[in-house]
Amino acid sequence: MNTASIRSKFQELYGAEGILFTSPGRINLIGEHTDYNGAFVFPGAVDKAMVAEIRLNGTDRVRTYALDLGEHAEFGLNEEDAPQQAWARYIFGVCREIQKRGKKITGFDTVFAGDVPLGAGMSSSAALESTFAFALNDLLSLGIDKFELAKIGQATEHNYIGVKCGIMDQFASVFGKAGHLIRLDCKSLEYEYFPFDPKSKGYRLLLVDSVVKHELASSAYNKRRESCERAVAAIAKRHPEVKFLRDASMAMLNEVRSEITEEDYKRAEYVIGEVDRVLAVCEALGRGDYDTVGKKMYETHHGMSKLYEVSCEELDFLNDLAKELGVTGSRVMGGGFGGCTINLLKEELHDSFVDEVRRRYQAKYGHAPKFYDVVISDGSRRL
Ligand code: GAF
Repeated sequence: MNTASIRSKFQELYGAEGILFTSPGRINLIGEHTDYNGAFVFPGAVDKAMVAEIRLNGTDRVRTYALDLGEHAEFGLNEEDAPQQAWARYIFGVCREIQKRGKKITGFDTVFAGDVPLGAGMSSSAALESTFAFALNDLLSLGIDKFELAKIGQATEHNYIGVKCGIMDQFASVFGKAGHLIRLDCKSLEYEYFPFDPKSKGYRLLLVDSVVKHELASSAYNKRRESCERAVAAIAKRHPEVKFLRDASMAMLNEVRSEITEEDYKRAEYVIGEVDRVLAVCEALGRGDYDTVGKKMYETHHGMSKLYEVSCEELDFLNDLAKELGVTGSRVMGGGFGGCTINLLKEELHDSFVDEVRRRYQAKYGHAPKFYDVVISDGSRRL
């Protein structure tokens, strides 16, 4: 990202120079809606990120400027000082969550901008949270470890935005490593880096952004989580060792089928299938078996569309098109309800696929999709 415009705005507003920090958005190869079910995810940070210039200002006020929006917000550091603007609440939430952990913070000035597409399922909000959590920890020498930084971002979503998300997005943003995906066990928080270089095997990873974002995505997201929790509660009556859907089997779920709604059953069925798919994909990747990786991605899309019901017409259309045009694997990525599909395809297919998808999507929906070739990159850092 070009940081010159951030630097010059910062100088103009505050007459000084700060330090630049960045945190990336993420992709997730497979393992969707598994994080809050205590299971595995398989994300990687990408070369699209949030960048903030920051300097401590010696007061108890925070002065922020969102360069992409051309908007200011100023707030104090007490609970009643919450700013009005939605974007500023992310920064405020991070400050408050750090304070709740017994750390003392002071006011600061900042200008920030980013190139993580908004509403595309690439975690622009986690990139924003991680940037400020990482920066404050660094500038104020707070001694917070990386896991706790990710949890501060997650708690910001829960307590200041109202999305009961899992840990995947903030974890990937903080822990990202160039050229590697990360298999994270969201129950034990053990993780492992997997080298991922599709180009060396003749493949590309391409995101296709439907450029649609359906209303009420966050309340629908929270409802999915509640369905999973109800299914766990029913299973746990017979199998107390089951704390998350990750601990359950289809046999256990079938035992309680008559005790839960059909909707909750379908949600849980999807998650139990997805838990196995993540492990199968990690194993397949280890032996360079991209065909199996791709097959599992299509299975995930089917589950997210028909059982978890977080896809939408446009994303199903993109998925069908990918299959028709010979893409190895394709599926809706992230929380769903709009945003991107992630596609694993042979290098030689790339250009014709982009042309054909652009033409047919435009013809059907009256607007073109966007395409992002992503590079797996490093996580939160000083620039
Ligand atoms: C969103 C959430 F923020 C993540 O925690 C995760 O649940 C994801 O949706 C679905 O896998 O990005």
